[in-house]
Amino acid sequence: MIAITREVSTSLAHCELSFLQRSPIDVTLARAQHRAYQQALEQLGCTLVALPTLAEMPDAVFVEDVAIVTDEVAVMARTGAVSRRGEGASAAAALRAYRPVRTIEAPGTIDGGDVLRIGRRIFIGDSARTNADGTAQLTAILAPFGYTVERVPIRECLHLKSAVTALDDTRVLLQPAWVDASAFSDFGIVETDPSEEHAANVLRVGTHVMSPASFPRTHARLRAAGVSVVPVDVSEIQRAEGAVTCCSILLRETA
Ligand code: CIR
Repeated sequence: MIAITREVSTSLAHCELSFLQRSPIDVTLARAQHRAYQQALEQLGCTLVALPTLAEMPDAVFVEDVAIVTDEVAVMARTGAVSRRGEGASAAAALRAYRPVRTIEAPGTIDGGDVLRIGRRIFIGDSARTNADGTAQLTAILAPFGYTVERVPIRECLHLKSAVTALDDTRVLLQPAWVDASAFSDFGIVETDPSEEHAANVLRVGTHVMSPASFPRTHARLRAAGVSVVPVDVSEIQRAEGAVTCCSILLRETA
């Protein structure tokens, strides 16, 4: 696997926030935590591609949002937050080395954080960041490769992957307060612990899932379900309304 990441911007404290109150962010600590996150990806077998910092773009570390990558194609998003639309160009340049690159055009918007792929099924969050036109464009680009797209309502959270992520090809981790389980009736469901609101965002890497260290109760549920959990401390990223999927784009090296 290739893991595309982007270094933390000095301006991270000026990030977009939708559902969180602003709290002070220690950028030095954020960089150290991000480095540990990158190292964890390497230890799980990923080859790291680190894109350069975009100092003036506070949210650029959340590289997941700017592209949706399958084995066949990379689709550059048009992010829902206008402040983030400059982040994609250098990511597109990097992705061209691995995939043909397509682009979501106006008036479509989509954030990669709203796109959950499990096998050939793609779930797209009906969020403030991703509109019906963006969903339709992505559907049209991916249909020839055999992907089906399902739009999923979410509530009280930023992205679909704030509310649900894949544990493997047959199971998801889901926060029932933010998304109905009905869209995932074909999958086994592990629910997050009720005391850990933000715990549904885990990053599947091979047979492991990376998860923020701050969710021990959900980790216990996952381990009881036989899931191998790799905790990483991402406290400063969490203050910026990010978690673990958002800091990388994972793609198979040879499609
Ligand atoms: C934003 O609001 O766009 C950033 N502060 C956080 C983005 C997190 N992205 C993600 O989880 N995919």
